[in-house]
Amino acid sequence: MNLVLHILYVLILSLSESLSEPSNKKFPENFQFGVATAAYQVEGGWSDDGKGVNIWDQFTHTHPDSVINGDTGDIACDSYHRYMGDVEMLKNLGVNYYRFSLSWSRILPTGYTNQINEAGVEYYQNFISALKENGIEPFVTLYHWDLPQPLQEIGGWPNPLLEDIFAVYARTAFTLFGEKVKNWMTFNEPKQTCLAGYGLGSAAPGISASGIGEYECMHTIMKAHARAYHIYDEEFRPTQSGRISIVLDTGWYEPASDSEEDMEAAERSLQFEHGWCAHPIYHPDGNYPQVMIDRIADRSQKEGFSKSRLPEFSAEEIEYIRGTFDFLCINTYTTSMVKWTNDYEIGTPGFYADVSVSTYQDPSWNGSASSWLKVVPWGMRKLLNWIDQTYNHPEIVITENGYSDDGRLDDPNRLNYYAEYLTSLLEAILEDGVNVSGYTAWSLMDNFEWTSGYTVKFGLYQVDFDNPNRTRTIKGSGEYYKNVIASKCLVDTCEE
Ligand code: GBH
Repeated sequence: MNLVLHILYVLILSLSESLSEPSNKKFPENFQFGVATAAYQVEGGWSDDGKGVNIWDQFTHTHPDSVINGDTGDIACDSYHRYMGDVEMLKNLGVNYYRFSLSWSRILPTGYTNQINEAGVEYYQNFISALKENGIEPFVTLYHWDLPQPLQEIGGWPNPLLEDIFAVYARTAFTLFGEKVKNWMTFNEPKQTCLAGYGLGSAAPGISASGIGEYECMHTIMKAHARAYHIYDEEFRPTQSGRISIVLDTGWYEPASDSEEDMEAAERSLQFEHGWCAHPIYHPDGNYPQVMIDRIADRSQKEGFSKSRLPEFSAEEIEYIRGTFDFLCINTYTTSMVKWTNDYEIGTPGFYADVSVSTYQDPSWNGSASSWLKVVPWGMRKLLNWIDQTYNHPEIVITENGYSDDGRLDDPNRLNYYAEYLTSLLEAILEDGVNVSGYTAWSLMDNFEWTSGYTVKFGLYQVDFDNPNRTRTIKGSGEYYKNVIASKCLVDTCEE
């Protein structure tokens, strides 16, 4: 091919890629749209009115080197003082629901019920009432990573005592807020809590106990989730008639080729990355995925441990945890390619050595401000189909999906991300018959992005972090999402 032709060809290819049109089909009439945030990322007021210290307060204050620029959530978006402004933004977007989390230590400063912080309770009561008065359903997460510090002092999630302690907190929340809250989520992304918090030590509470800590952590969380579910089911559902679930995160893992090895490796990745927490709850057989049980037992033995590093559930526990959901919640952002590889050498134990696969992201995929987040809309469609088939056609709510940049107001990349992912979602619903009933954009506004601090922005609204008023301004993507919600359509006019 001569050079001019070649350049033309490349140009047309890249044009046709950027011009891929969003779907002109409509979302089903009863489809629900929302946006999400989490307490530590937006509230601020970290020590106001009797709030206790949690592990993210502690982590950002004592490990400033672990967060970019030493940033903290001390003030964040100041939503603790500005929640009426948040309600106005939600109203303007026209969302059906708002997914946010409760700060456990704002309600119970010690983590236990020996102290109840009335100011914290009132804050959430006022906020929830304001949402309801404006026709916005509260979707409430009990735990989005901010464990009360006193509970970390006794070891945090790897300590089995936390099952009971969480159950008491959950009952307290159902009692206080359950009259108005009809959609509950126990945990947000326990995989992150356990892997980053207790395995790798990269996030709060910063415990490095790779290969042991993450599995013990998850074991407690699975049981704590089930306890909260059963408490709701038995003590509250009869009078409050809401629903309850858990939020799990996973990307899509695409085999690098159609060789049997690569396909096996991709399925193994899904079972470790998602099945670890999904299988015990959503799979009709319950328990951890067999591939995890077998591989971790085998590697543990070779490493010289007296038993598997993966804790075992009793038959009663399997039964108790199985089926503890009313709908399936999934946070998903991106995709990885998976290649089969020889098992990692026996050495330092760890989750990724237990999986032993090689993953990469295609260099041709569009990126974002987050190194891990590449724009791969078809991956979400495949993931939704895999979940549909693996867990027996559940009702699914996408509880997070979104795109990061530097926080600019004119943000066509985010707008395109939403248009493309929502197109894939429509195809999954209309063409594949996957039962997805809701979609949640992460996030309502720019906020504290954990160890990335304020360098990475996911908001539909911009927040001016240099201004003490934390002024919020809607972005281009926010205007687009608002239109999508109003019209249930991704383009100017949809097929009727
Ligand atoms: C969600 O996690 C969280 O629920 C939310 O609080 C957060 O703000 C949002 O995503 C955006 O990140 O840096 O390569 O080690 C999404 C899952 C898992 C994505 C950890 C980033 C770190 C990958 N996250 N992952 S890496």
